[in-house]
Amino acid sequence: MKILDMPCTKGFMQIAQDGVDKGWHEMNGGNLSYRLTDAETKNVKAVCKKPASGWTELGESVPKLAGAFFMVTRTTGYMRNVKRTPEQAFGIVELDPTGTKYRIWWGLSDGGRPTSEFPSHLKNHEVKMLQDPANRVIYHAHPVNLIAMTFIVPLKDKDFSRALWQIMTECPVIFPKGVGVVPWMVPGKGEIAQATSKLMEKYDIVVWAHHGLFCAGTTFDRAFGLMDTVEKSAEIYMKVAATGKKRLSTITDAGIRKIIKAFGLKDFTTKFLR
Ligand code: 2HA
Ligand code: ZN
Repeated sequence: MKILDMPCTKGFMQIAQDGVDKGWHEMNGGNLSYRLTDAETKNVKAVCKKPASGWTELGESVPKLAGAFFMVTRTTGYMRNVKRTPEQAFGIVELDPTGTKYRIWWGLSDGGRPTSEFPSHLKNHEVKMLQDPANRVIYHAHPVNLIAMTFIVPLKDKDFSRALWQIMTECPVIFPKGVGVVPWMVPGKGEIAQATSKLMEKYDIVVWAHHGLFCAGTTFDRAFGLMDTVEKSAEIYMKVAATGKKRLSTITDAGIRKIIKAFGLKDFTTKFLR
């Protein structure tokens, strides 16, 4: 099957476009990666026949992902071009047997390289795959209201999770474990990749203060859905805050406890409630 006809390629292009349509991807903002299944990898090898580049250092070590194939957006590339000019805007890469190098099989044409956040993505993939091999998608975007919230809510997992849960009844159901928060840091490899992947051990959603959001999912739908839900809650939060009026009511901790019971939310982080 041609690379562009593979369902995973179509899903990859669609989530990028959907994020653009939401206004989450100004300039080259945001990035996306997907870990291919064995069958998809086999198809890529059969279609491409040989790698399109030599090995390049990742600048990060992800030994558990040795040999895995990833679809990943291009550094300095625009998400809005993922669907328009796929072969330039993203690519398929293979990790070497030590998990410290990659080589390109398809795409990233004209000398392209994977996103500058690839080390963060890979560290997250490593954590998520070990938790559940069905986890395949890491999605990073710059949703405006979520970023706005990071200026007025304490940058603590507890405060942020509770603030989001209190806004919309579906939130405790959709992300019962809550969200992790990384304080402001320089993006790229190293410290921020480490901090994010540490939080991904506990959460599927990690906030980067004054920057954006990372979501992990088994499918493109799930990763997008988490991004969309958190951003919607953040939008309502900011709209209410912008009125300057005191809230007359909110979803209470007692109310959230009722939701936990009604929906049987076994993995809910009750210690974040008061
Ligand atoms: O890829 O979003 O965090 C551009 C970014 C960096
Ligand atoms: Zn970013």
